[in-house]
Amino acid sequence: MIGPDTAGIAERLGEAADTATAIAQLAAETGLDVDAAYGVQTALIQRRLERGERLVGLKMGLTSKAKMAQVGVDEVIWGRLTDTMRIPDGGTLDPTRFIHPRVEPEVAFLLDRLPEPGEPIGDFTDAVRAVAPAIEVIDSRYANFTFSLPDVIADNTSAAAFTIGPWSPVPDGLDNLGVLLEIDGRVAQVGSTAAILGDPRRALDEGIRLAGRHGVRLREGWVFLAGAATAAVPLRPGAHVRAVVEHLGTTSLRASA
Ligand code: OOG
Ligand code: MG
Repeated sequence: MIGPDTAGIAERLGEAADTATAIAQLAAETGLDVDAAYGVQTALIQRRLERGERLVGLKMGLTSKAKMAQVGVDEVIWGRLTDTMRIPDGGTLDPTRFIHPRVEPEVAFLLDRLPEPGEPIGDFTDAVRAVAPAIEVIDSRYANFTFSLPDVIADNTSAAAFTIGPWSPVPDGLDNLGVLLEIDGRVAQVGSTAAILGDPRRALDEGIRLAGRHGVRLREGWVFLAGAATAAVPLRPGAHVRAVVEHLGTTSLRASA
């Protein structure tokens, strides 16, 4: 049997992102399963690397029940981050570059040296140099922000942009810190880091394990987004967005009008 056309599907998704034009879901029609979908994601990232972007990290998706419920997919997924997705803390992004962008509050890790594949992480503070509040901008390339599990994996887990606040040394506990997402000074979402797999540190174990299945190793110096603690909120032109994580501080971005 001939498998799905990995390169062709990656091209369709890449074009959709480049032109900010939604496309129809494609996994069912092309027979894409989860493994093949990660293959498409790899090809999609390759396309970015070929035009000069650099891999700077990894992101987890659907590590909280709030997110799973919002998109109707209940499996933890992972995607890749490149340098052009990073917006300086407090920076401005043009929302018309995206289809239907949403923002969500996250916790970021700055990775230190990680163990060899198969070895346990051991002490979290050996693997992670620093932590920070983060905002992820997600933008599904599928119409109506609706997708199946393989669809969202192929689409690099809706990754679009992110900001990271000031890095802090790893605190003693990360498992029950209050999280706020504010839009224009008003609270839009409230949550806790406990929503992220019970403890965001667990997201790193999952990331190492799941990416490792596809031969991807996390690297020293990479950023790791552990996944949103709350549901995502639409990013409107002109909006000022701030994420606050208790003890870690804040990060913000603005959407140009
Ligand atoms: C998929 C990406 C989910 C998260 O933090 O849970 C994600 C989506 O919601 O479009 O980034
Ligand atoms: Mg996210």
